[in-house]
Amino acid sequence: MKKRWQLMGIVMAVVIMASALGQPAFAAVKLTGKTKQTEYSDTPFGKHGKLKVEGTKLVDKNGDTFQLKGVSTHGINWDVGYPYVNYNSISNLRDEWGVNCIRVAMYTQDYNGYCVTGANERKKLLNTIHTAVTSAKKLGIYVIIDWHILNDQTPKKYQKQAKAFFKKVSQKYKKYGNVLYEICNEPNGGTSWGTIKSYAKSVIPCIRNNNKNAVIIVGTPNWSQDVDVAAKSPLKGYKNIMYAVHFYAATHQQSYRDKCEAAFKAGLPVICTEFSACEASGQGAYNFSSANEWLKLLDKYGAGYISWSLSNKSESCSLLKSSCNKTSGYKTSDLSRMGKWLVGKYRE
Ligand code: IDC
Repeated sequence: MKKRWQLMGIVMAVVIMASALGQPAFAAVKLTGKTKQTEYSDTPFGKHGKLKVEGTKLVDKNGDTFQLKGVSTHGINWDVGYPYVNYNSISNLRDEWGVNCIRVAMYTQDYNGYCVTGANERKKLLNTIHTAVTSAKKLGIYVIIDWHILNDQTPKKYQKQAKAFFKKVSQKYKKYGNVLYEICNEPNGGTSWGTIKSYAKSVIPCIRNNNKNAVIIVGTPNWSQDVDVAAKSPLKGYKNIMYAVHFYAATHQQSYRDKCEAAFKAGLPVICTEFSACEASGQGAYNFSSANEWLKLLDKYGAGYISWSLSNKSESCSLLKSSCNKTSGYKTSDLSRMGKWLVGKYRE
């Protein structure tokens, strides 16, 4: 009897210590990997309809705050990215992960990205986007089309291509109320907010000519961290514009959260379209207590967040284990530590 109490004491102590350290206790998340049928009116898009921006927040068709909770693909130009873009996979995310949004990340320059590859490859990329958009529509969730600049540093480099691309996709998807557009993932290399604004002013009208109201997300300087800088001089004269903040919790800690909170306080509509609990390299150890602080901050302002990435690539930010070879039907044992933590959070 005494032994049993001692044992219970030890178990309790471990649980308390783990939560104090911000380590996830990995609540009972049991994934079956099966897809479910859901009445359209019970799906996120069925219930909430077209989103718009009000103040710092996204609101649904009834004007109620709506928080996107999503997963980003890895680059759809990579073989660790596009295979996961299929109906059953996206259904798993909706049915069991608590996801109401997917982000389709299409690199522009890195690794045979859209702007540096041939016509056939570009067609494949557009087909993958189409699969994502039509699957998300059928499943009643939201989808972000992400122009994933990275090593190109400034969105100006491929502005011409960006304009043509956003004209094309916004025309193609103008009847899809579940599509959001992210026009430049992470400007970097010293690209100023002024430069990004000038790019945004040239791309936004390409979308607006086809779709007056779709939500458009603009990246911010320094790998989408300087939302405080954007808050001092937001874009004027457009509605339904949001500004991206990205965090990798082991690298970006309190001083970055302070910048983000300053932006909210200044009235900037901020959305976190990319995050992970690891380092900015996508590798290294997790810092779940920092990640928890980030989500707490975003929750406080009703802001959405999207996790990078749905992949089995051998790196910390992958939501699937590198030993998982499935591209749908994910069970709990297929998820990485990051994946388990994320699903625990989304299903809380
Ligand atoms: C990383 C991928 C990695 C790939 C690299 C390409 O995880 O597999 O080799 O890009 O350069 C970002 C970027 C995102 C990065 C991610 C992790 O938006 O493209 O993905 N990250 O480094 N910003 C901060 C971190």
